Amino acid sequence: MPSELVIVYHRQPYEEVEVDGTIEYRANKSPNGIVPTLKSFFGKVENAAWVAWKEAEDTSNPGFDRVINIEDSFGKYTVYRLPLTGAQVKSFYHVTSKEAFWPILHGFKEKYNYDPVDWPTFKEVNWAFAEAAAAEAAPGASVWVHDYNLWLVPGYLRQMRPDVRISFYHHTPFPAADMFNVLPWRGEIIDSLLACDVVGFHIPRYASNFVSCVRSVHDVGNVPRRPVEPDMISEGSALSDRTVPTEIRTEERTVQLGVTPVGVDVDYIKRLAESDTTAKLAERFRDEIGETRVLLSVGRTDYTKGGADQLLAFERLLERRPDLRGVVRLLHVSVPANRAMTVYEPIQKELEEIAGRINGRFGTFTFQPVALISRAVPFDELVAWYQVADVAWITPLADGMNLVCKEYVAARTDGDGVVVLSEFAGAAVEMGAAVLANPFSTRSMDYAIDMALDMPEEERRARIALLRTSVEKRDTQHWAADQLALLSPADFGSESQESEIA
Ligand code: GDG
Repeated sequence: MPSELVIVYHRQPYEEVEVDGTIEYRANKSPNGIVPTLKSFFGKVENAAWVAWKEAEDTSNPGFDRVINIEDSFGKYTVYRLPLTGAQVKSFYHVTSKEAFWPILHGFKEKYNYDPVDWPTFKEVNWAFAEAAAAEAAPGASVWVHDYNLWLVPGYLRQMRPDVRISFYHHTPFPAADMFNVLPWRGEIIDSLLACDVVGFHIPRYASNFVSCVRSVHDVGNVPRRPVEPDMISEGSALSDRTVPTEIRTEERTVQLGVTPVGVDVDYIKRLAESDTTAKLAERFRDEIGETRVLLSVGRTDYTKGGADQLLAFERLLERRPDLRGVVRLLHVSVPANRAMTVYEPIQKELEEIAGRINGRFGTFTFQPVALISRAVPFDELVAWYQVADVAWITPLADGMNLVCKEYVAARTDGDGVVVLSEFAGAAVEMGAAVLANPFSTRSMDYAIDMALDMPEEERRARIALLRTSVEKRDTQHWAADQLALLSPADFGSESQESEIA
């Protein structure tokens, strides 16, 4: 059945597990919070579809049904599995997206790798995604495309289906023109994005940067701006802006710029945090660690996440403050998103080397200051650790948003805990009550972790209360209401619909 909402995201919205010869579809275990967030939209419309790729040896005869119907706790929806060969996936995702686009999006020109990019394959895969979305979309449907690996989908889809409303959301940062224009395909990418009705970003800075990139390719005249809400400005922090562009007018259409930070499912995390199972787990962890103070860091293994710099900051902490030796531990959860991607191997090695050195220098037979965990921790255990950890230490070098810091805040139903957060995570503009740190400055990193460890309880509680207010305000429901209203104002934007969504 044609769908009025089609979500286009590279990954399938479940994990396929074979049990006694039959395929079962289970909730994703992968360390990426976005899939459940997107699935939460399915409860809000009658007919929804999801387009994702699935590997096949022969794409014309893939050996699986392209279209399946799923019913799970999120609702009923259709999944269109686009067959791609292993070589296509490697080329469009692991190489072009991760080796060329990802470093530029995050401001790492020196890691940009042009040579292996196969642009015709990238275009061919994006075209196939657009065809699949066109096949699933009902007349006038809303099609919501996610992330840079599908940058060319909007332009192709507009050619195939001029009737649909297209929105594109960036989960990463969006860089300014002097960084973005390293990409030789910049004109094609910008033109595809200008075929959208809405282009979405987490924070005002990324929308402004996008405008600078558009302007370097086209004259789009005046771009109107509005003031940024005061609670989206962390005074003096690196990513805060005072005004935000609202739309770009081209000859063909008006492209709205939707700025809404992705949030976390606060109700779900609260329920989990308050459950007996979590309470027992947290109690067990507390018994195990005794009087030790815990710093917790969670993220994917990626150079953008600043894992090595953080471990070095921890090493300096133990050098600088002998009083903390044997007293403070760092639980560093760093999970590779995809072990097939060799580009992340050197980072894993570096983390292991520094963690090993710290444990060698400051550990004893019974006490290891760093626990480096390289496999995914089940989410209920993670929530129990959020409750036990004295400090959430989240210091990426660049991060579109960062959901871990928000999950930590949501899980602290006891109203205690400290967040040390990088100024270069999008979340920093909303979370000014965190201890903000500049991960490019050793002095700032050292100061922030000292401040977090020495913070009096009263101040901790005051800050986390402010953070809870902001995380609760901009949760997934808020994102859903905002994004859906932009995506299809006629269907979702009315007051009655909005209150249903909220
Ligand atoms: C992209 C952008 C943006 C991590 N380790 C484990 C685990 N996780 C979960 C966390 C969290 C998610 O993974 C990571 O979310 P982030 O937001 O930190 O990061 P990215 O994966 O880089 O996502 C990012 C996001 O898109 C949304 O727009 O915020 O900036 O880069 O939910 O909990 N979960 C479990 N075990 C782990 O070991 N269960």
